[in-house]
Amino acid sequence: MEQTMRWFGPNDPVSLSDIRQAGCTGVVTALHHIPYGEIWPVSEIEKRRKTVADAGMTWTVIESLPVHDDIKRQTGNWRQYIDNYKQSLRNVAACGLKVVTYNFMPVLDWLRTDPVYELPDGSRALRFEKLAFIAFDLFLLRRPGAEHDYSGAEIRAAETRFAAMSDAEKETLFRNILLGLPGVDEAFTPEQVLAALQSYAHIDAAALKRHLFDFLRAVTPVAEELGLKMAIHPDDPPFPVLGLPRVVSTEQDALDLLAAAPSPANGLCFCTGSFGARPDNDISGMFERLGEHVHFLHLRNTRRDDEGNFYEADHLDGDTDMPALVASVLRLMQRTGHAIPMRPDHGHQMLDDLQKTTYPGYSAIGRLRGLAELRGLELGLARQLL
Ligand code: DNO
Repeated sequence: MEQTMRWFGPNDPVSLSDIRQAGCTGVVTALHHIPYGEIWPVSEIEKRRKTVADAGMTWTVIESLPVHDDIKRQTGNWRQYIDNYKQSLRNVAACGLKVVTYNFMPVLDWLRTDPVYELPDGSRALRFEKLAFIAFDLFLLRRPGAEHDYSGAEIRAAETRFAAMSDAEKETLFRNILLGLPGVDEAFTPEQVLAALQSYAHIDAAALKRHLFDFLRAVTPVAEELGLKMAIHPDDPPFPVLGLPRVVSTEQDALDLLAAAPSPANGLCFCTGSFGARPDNDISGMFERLGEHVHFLHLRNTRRDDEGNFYEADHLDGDTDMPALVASVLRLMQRTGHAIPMRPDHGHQMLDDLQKTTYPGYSAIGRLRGLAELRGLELGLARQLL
């Protein structure tokens, strides 16, 4: 696997030198300063490419080239935004980039209730707690109609959970859940969030899927001609939240979107942590069946419980059998002769990380631990298998 780490650009507290010292040959990054929907200019792509090259690594994978919500809703300027997207693809290909990660999640990029959940060893992880989430939806956001999404028992349990929270805990919960809303640095108000959710009120999963397929049919031929690989990131978490439709949560979703625009350019970012938060997703089996369409790997593990909660476990621990998965990846790469780019997805805040503020999940030492363990696993398995 080609070992990479994500870098959020010049403002990232984790430096390119840190990433190189972790043993990466590649860096995964994006032009986060360019507003969603606008064309990425060659000059800016080239500048970033050079910054990474000057640090002794290569930028081959983009994460993400964002899809504007107008495209997801097919409202407003969506056709113009698709044209812009195609132009951005031409520009990134002209600069030598190869893989383009994106997602088709409405409004939220990811969602947890707690980004600093303390584990028994003192490190901190991202966690999703179902009752806290329901309490947020019903009593902090007060989303109209939310009560229809939960059972009576869940609502009563969420009431008890909420009643036990201090005001400070309620504020923190509200902020935590909205960390994955991209685009704005200031705090969101409930009204802003409700307005964003409302803009999808008339769009169910079937409509969102149609919009995704329209997008794929428009951009895939361009990507194919340019030799680019598109890699869609699954929904995180992989089930409906806040009344929003979800269309990239299961194996069937993946099969549907691959069939909508069959092409070597139309593929997946196989995020084991996102798919793995759902007990009916058989991660190793999914990779066995979908592996040839995987253009980028996010290796992460989660530990679920019977109440619908999960937290991000150590990379080699948790519900996903990481050795089995890495063994399938190695077998696939041997068959195809191509190294798939991979990054350790997220990591725990540990050691000096605990004193620093980084993007949630993206501290240096926790990811270095994940990468080092995965690298060892790969080398050990390669000796045995190949
Ligand atoms: C979070 C990431 C996501 C991902 C995007 C891809 O840690 O996995 O932000 O980059 O959803 O478009």
